Amino acid sequence: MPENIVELFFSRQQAHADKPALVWNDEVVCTFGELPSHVGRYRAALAQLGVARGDRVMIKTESSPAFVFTYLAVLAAGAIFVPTNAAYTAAEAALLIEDADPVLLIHSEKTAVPPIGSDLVARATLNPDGGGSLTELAGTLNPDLGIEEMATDDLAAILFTSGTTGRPKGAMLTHGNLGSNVSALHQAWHFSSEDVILHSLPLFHAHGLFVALHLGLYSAATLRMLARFDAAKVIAGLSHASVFMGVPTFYSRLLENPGFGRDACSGIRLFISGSAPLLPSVFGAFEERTGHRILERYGMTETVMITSNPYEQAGRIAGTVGYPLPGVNVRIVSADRAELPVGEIGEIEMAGPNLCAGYWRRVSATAESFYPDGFFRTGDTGFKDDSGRITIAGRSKDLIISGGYNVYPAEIEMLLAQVDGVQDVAVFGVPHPDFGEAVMAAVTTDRDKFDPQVMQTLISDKLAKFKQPKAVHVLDEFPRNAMGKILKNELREAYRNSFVQ
Ligand code: MLC
Ligand code: AMP
Repeated sequence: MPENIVELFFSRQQAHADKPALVWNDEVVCTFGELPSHVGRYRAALAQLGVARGDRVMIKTESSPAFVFTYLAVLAAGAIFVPTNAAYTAAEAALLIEDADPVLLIHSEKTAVPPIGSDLVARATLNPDGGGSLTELAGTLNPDLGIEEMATDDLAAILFTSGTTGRPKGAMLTHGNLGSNVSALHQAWHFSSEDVILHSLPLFHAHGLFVALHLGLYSAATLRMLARFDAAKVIAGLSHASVFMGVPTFYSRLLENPGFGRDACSGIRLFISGSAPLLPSVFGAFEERTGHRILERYGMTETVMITSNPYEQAGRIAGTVGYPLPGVNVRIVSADRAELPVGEIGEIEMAGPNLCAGYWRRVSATAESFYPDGFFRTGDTGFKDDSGRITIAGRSKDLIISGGYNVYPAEIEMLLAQVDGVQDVAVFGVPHPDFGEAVMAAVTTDRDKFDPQVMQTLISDKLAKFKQPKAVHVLDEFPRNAMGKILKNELREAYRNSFVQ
């Protein structure tokens, strides 16, 4: 089996040369037979721009077919793909650039990037319509695929995640991690070249990149791609697809459309949800409206996919995340890492060929979460039933998941603490009908010095929209425990009905 995942994809696509590979705006962009030459042009462009094996290439742009070609070209070159959210501010991007140390930053003309001259990184543009300097250069060059030979443990991508200390860490994913995981998902979810995947997830996160895109490329299944999730476009697209996947917000937004029901889903064999908890009420309403039980799975950036509900509809149970994928080991442990009996809640640990190689240039953060025995602490808590089925109970890490995007309170707390007159700050999540959780902040202040407008400007300048608190409450004092620690649970309780009844 080829170790470079691009070669693996292309070898599996060979028997399907005439089949559409990518469909964009209802038009076929290329067949599987044509895909390698598109990738080869971008590969040649990257070589001209000085990208070599082992180099990091950072991308900050929205989804497009050219994004897919660029991704595959980076991996073909043996370089390391570093995707970032296009919504990040220039300040957020600057931190990631400093950390990833890329040789090239590919960005859209509209996205925020640090000013030129603030770093030594070469730049190329790639816009959401596929245009920009990278595509222009690629168009002048002959395809040169030159797929580098890679070993299983060579790096393919670095994805930034888990800023529990206020600063994101780069999860180092290898060609072996990605190949083993897509193969396990292909088997578990019965994918074939007959499938058509309706893809509306952002390509800069694990869900859109390593689950949705990879399954299409690995299975030689057509990818019908949308620039972003739009309920009306998804409903129209479902009639041309066999599989749809998304975060829970996608499903609750589909249900908001009164006309959405069995007719729209008649060609679909599988709906998959993940990245955040799928409420049993949404699972139930979706089944009632469409006849489909959504298959919920559980994963992380560091591990790609870990568990999945069974493929058989009757085996999919609301509120559970199913069983470990083939080759993956999951255990529930106590604080001293002893394995707990059935039914007892503890921290979820996992091991397997999908576990990433650690955090980029973070030796001590890696040592804290990656144990010498091969297990990784997920920071999620849960329990197993007597059949081994896993239910997630909560999180031991301080994390808010809003519309499938992770928001780390520590990062926002550090920022708000810089505002003149802020004495103390706490950021926490509260239930939200659309995003699952919403970001909320509370501060205590020295009223003589504090200016809410200054705080608002800092928030807008420094934080991507999805991280910005939906409200900031100014309190006289915080609820605290005997040690003086702010009791976030009490704050969550106090504000839990801010967006829901
Ligand atoms: C947008 N906004 C959000 C938000 N997305 N606020 C909180 N949380 C979010 N997720 C802001 C917008 O900036 C806007 O602000 C307002 O909320 C309403 O915007 P919208 O137009 O309704 O948002 P939209 O652009 O439609 O985006 C919503 C969404 C998007 C759900 C489509 O967030 C999305 O694609 N989420 C998917 C995330 C994902 O792929 N996660 C996978 C991570 S991988 P204003 O002020 O302008 O009104 C992972 C591993 C695993 O977790 O297991 O899969
Ligand atoms: P990320 O760091 O973006 O990869 O997010 C990973 C986290 O998302 C996990 O550690 C979980 O907390 C959460 N997550 C992913 N899938 C699910 C799910 N099906 N149910 C509940 N939480 C999930």
